[in-house]
Amino acid sequence: MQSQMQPSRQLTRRTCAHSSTVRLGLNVQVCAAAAPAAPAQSSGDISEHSGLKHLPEAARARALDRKANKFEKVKVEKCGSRAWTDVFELSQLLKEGKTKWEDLDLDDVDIRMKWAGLFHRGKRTPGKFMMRLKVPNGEMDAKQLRFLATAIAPYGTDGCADITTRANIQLRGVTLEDSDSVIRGLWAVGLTSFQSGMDSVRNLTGNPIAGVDPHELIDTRPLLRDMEAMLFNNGKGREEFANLPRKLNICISSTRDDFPHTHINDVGFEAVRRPDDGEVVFNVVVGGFFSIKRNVMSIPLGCSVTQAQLLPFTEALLRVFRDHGPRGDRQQTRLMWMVEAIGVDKFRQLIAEYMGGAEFAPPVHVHHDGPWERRDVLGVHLQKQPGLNWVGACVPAGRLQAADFEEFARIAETYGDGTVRITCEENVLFVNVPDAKLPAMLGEPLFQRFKVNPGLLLRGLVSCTGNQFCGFGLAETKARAVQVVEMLEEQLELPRPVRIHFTGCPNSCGQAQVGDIGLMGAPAKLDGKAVEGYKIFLGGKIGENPELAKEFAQGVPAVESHLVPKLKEILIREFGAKEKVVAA
Ligand code: SRM
Ligand code: SF4
Repeated sequence: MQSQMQPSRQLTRRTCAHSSTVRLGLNVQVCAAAAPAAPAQSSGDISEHSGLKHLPEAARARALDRKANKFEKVKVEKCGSRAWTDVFELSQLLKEGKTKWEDLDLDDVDIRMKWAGLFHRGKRTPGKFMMRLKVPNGEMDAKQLRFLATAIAPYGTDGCADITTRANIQLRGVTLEDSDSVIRGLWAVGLTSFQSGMDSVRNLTGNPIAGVDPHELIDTRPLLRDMEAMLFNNGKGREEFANLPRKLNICISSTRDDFPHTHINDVGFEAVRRPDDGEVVFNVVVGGFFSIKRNVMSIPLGCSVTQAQLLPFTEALLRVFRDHGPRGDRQQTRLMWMVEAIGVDKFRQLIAEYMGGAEFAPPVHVHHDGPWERRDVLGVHLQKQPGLNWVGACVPAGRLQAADFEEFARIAETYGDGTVRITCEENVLFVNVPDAKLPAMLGEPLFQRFKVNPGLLLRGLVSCTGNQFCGFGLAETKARAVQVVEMLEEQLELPRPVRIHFTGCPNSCGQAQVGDIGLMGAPAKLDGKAVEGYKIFLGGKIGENPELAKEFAQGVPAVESHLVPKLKEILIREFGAKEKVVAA
């Protein structure tokens, strides 16, 4: 795993040497001596650019309330949507030397830029940004993959990428100076980074094998593509939804596997077949989320929506959340807090009102004969189309380099249909591979590293970014996760796969509560000294009858000599693992 650190370069607040500065929309301070003519803001500009613009009176009052959280104040001052209109200007000014890093406003750089998908990694790699994309349903084509390779290649060892736990891509090493050309490049291939951070809707997730899955009720891709286009104005950003009270996760599940985890999304649409007319509709669940203070599974909203209602319903739900959601304590602003405060019935009624008096059918009761084990999508699998296969390969901890994107594109074009899918487990799938092409494909060197049949631990390994890049990280995750799992596989025989999720802090981006075993970065002590460590969670269940893992141990030092024996003990006692017999 590469280290991408660069020498520290701290930002300061507006320290322009020239006395006269001009304020641009993004709060960039441009030295008047070098600046192009830019009008000073009038009070009219301020209200036009304020995040209050789209809020009704009651929501404005909450945003302006003394108890409103810090981010509400930042939004009141200037809407996050300004980030995506001004990023082009800002990057140009930096390139032309008309403004300097030192003159930038920290709220713009560290907070508002996230609406444009640019996350300043100020604590770990100052001056470098992580760029989070939107990849609805995790589907990408060869052209897009090749662009991603070219986007990070110029950054050398600083440039890498990750597949995320929302089946999405994050690019690393991007500079603000280059961001305009990266954004334009993304648009040119049908991707975007806009509204991927802060108080916006996150990447839309679905069935990673949509369209080729013999067991799907509906292909989630067109639904999610349409939802993406509607919610984010075809990737150009939709101002109206730029000031939600908090982030919102939405997914559509189309099989009993519940691949996108409806139970931990703020809004989950579960495809079900209506027994009376055979139509596929969606039971709606709401309110699942993880946070430092609270982790909770979604609850039924008490209705189903038709395919025709799906988009207007989603749009109305967002408006209801935007207009009525809490804006006080940041730790109590996710959708569940609002649903609990007003009640599920009232929440549903409000959505119906916002849809002009829509009526929703009750949820569809689903009866299944027998249990269903969640499928593992890695390996070679027959598609519903005869003679075609999907091939799932394990990307350890989701980390990619520029050359990997190139290889994905080439392999997808040579053997498949030129597209790939990425998964919430941070892996890659190639689809529509004819039987006859399988042997040659599986002989490709890429699959030596990204194995089609990985070990029983590596295949279920998930990891968040951790403290390599993330300022919240209390522990390193990706490199350690791969190393620890490889050591465990060397030492143990396992009767079945065990899903291990590493997450660097209690925000739980790596979904520790979802794993059979979850590790969460936390303080620990070794020989009386504070060291990096983990809490350990056990018992997460996914698929049809989900459960969240519960805390099992605290303060386990991250150092191999403590972590590996602890995990061995757990795998032996709880998962039936046995020590490998080493031949004498
Ligand atoms: Fe996350 C904040 C990374 C999925 C809960 N998350 C962050 C930030 C942006 C913090 C920051 O500014 O540094 C992390 C960026 C680190 C970096 O450099 O990569 C970050 N989150 C990630 C990713 C990349 C983890 C990964 O390695 O895959 C995932 C990106 C998803 C995407 O493509 O959009 C990611 N984050 C999640 C998930 C999992 C999920 O969605 O299934 C969760 C828990 C589920 C949830 O949100 O309910 C999650 N992230 C958080 C939270 C806690 C939210 C809360 O309500 O308190 C934060 C902190 C916050 O938002 O204030 C956070
Ligand atoms: Fe960063 Fe914590 Fe999320 Fe990991 S869980 S990416 S350390 S915020």
